[in-house]
Amino acid sequence: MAWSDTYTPLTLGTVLDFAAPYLDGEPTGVQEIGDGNLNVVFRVRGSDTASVIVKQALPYLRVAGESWPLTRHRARIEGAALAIHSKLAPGVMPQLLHFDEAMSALVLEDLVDHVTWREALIAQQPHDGVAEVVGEYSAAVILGTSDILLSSRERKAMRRDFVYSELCLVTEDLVFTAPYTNASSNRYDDELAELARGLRHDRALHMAAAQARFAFKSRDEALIHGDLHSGSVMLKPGDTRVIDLEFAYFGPFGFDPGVLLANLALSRIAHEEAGHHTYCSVVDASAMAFWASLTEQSRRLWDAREPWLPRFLAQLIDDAAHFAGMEMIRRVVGLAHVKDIDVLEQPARFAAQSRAISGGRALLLGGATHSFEDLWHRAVGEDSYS
Ligand code: SR1
Ligand code: MG
Repeated sequence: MAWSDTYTPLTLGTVLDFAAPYLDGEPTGVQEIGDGNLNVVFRVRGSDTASVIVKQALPYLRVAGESWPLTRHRARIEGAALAIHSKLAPGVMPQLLHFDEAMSALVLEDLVDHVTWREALIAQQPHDGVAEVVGEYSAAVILGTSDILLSSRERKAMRRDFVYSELCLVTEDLVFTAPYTNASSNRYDDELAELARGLRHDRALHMAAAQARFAFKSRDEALIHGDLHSGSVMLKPGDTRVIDLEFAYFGPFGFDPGVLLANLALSRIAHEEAGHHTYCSVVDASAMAFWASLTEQSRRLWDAREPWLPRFLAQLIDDAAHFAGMEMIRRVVGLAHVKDIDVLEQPARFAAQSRAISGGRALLLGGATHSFEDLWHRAVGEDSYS
């Protein structure tokens, strides 16, 4: 039975009652832990060490405030995508304990001992095995929700549940459009103003951005995560999870891999500019391991009756390169930045930001990308990869 038939934003006071049925024993404490851009997130504790996460969609974009209204459909999308991705990549997603449609709220397993991959990267921690799990996950959901592995009937039925455009519009705007215009949502340091202005007058880049945006909008190839950056991955030793599926939609195969590699490239650039040269090779190895795992798992899962696996893989790296380029640029001039670079002091911060732009340009304008090495060289700069 629904907790409430009408939507009310949960508070530190009311969320205890809301979460109580999913806890062992009575709720004993709560804290708001979300620092994300979209939703409100609570940790509610029960007896002993047991706790759950309550994630509620707000009717506006949290990071922008009530002036940017959004529907709450993203909670339903997240629940539905979580169910599908959990089957395709068992053990990788947090467990969904409950979805309350009226309240637009999910009750989720609490990954209390985990940190985000982004935090681990910033702290120069080892993260053995994480890239491999994320690569396998990405291959499993790309192929498992596509016409390669689903029958036409199954896939079309699945597609019907994801006819939803709102967060795609946010991505179209924030990733593919705003950084190339004088949009009020853009945010950048004064030091970067000249380079940011340059993006508005770069006709070749506008052409590439328009084509990438068109691919994002029109190629409904698979039910992708839609926001697979390093903050959407959580880890503790021996356990890697993928979270935050509210951006899930039917989009191009290369979008998730491109976003993930862009975020690893931004981490790599930030560490290089901070002088953390030993850790750079850890990030290089993770990026390579992600791609190797993604392609190996794709080969394992591929339907042998389809004779075009080499063509699929060639297209995948080229598409990933374009999406990675868009993601790198928007993360230094657009609304949502990455902490990896924002924690740097000047002049390292400016150096990293300008390299993000030049890396993005190289990915978008350097002609076809034929291999992972080609992508990574362009993203992080020719001289820094060995
Ligand atoms: C307004 S939301 C800003 C960004 O946060 C999300 O994680 C997506 O990356 C989105 O573009
Ligand atoms: Mg997210």
